Formats: sequence, structure tokens, C-alpha cells
Amino acid sequence: MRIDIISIFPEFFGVLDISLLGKARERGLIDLTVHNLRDFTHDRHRTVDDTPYGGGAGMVMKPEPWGDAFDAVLAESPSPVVVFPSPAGERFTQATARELALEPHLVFGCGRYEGIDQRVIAHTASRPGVRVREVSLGDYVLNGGEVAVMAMIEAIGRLVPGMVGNPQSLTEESHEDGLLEYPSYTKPATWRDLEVPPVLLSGNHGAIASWRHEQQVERTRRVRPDLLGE
Ligand code: 6GU
Repeated sequence: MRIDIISIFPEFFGVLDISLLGKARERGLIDLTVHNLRDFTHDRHRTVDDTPYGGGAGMVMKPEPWGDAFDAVLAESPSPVVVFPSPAGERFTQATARELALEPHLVFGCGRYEGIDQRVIAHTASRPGVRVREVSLGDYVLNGGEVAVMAMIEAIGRLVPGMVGNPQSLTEESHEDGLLEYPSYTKPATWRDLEVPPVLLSGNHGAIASWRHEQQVERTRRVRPDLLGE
């Protein structure tokens, strides 16, 4: 999978080298390039923002540097998905991560300030073969898309085929079956007077599977009833 990120804070993404993705890049599964939006400006001050038409607070990212950046990054890419992180986007879920993990080329356009001139999104979507998604992590506001994109890339990257040693560990975790994960325990069996639930020491795999499912349902009902439609 090829990943391009366009941002005015390219240094932000240095940490991707030391996470799970470092391994993916070493193994050649993910080829990630970060582009500095300011490299696509043409004025002495490398200006990327301006005041909003219609008035209002804050600054809006100018369309021209974005247009030039996408001209460069999308050249000769047959069917990229361009993701614009935005609190006004559709919700990013495990299903979104699963879909995007199957794509050969993802491009993330990180907006700052009050957003990007909306014509950039419209123009990008009008490029032949390009699919655009505006995506939000949740109902809160971050100062820019960088941290959101880091979270999305971590969620997507671990689902790229060949990334995780034991693929079963991917299907037994929170959100894969619409439920939260069951609680986990390891040795010692007693720690500071706290016991591991005895069923887990029973060796009865059927009983263990039932107990884990009950725990998933109980935990989901308690903290995320919305996931059960309740
Ligand atoms: Cl994707 N971007 C920004 N700026 N804020 C957010 C978000 C994204 N998701 C939740 N809040």
C-alpha cells in the first residue's frame, strides 16, 4: 500500500517510524511519503491560509497550494482514495479502517485552522479515478488533521494483509463483531488478593468461550449501549 500525507507539519509524522508501521515499512508492505504543503506555495512567505469569504473567525487554507500538491501526488495514480480529516466528516469506524486497508493508494490531506477552501475537496473529487472521503474520528474538535490521520493510519495499517503475525488476534478484538472486547488476564493467578476468574483456569474451552461472550455483552451494555441499538 502506498500512503501520501500532505501537511504543514510534516515533522508530526516522525513517530510513525517507531510504531507498528515502522515494521510495515521495513517489510515493504507500506510505502509512506510525507509532503510539506508549503513546498507547493510560490510566495516569499510560503502562505497557506487567508481570511474567510463572508467573514467569521479564523483562517481558511488557500486552494492553490493544495491544487498543486494534489497535481504532484496524484500524478500517475490510477485509483487513489483521498481522505480529508475533518470534524464535519463521516464517522471513521473499524469498518472504515477495514475498507481503506484494502486500497492500493491512500492520500491524506491534513487541514489546519478553520478548514480547507471547500473547492479543493470538490476539485479533487472531480479528478478521474479519485474517490474522496471526508472523515471524522468523533464528536470533538482537534486543531488540525495531523493527530487524527496518525490514528487512522495506525488503525488501517494493522489491517493491511500481512501486517499482524496472528490474524485471529484481529477478529477477537473490540469492534470487530460490534461488541467491546472481553477482559484479559495473565499470570499470576492471584495478584494482591485479586483472583483471575476461575473459568479461565478450568481448561473447558466451551465454558471459556461462553463466559467471554457474556462479558462482551455485559461490558457493551454497560458502557456502549448505543452499539447494541439500546
Ligand atoms: Cl478527523 N479532524 C479534526 N480537526 N478534528 C477532529 C477530527 C478530525 N475528528 C474528530 N475531531
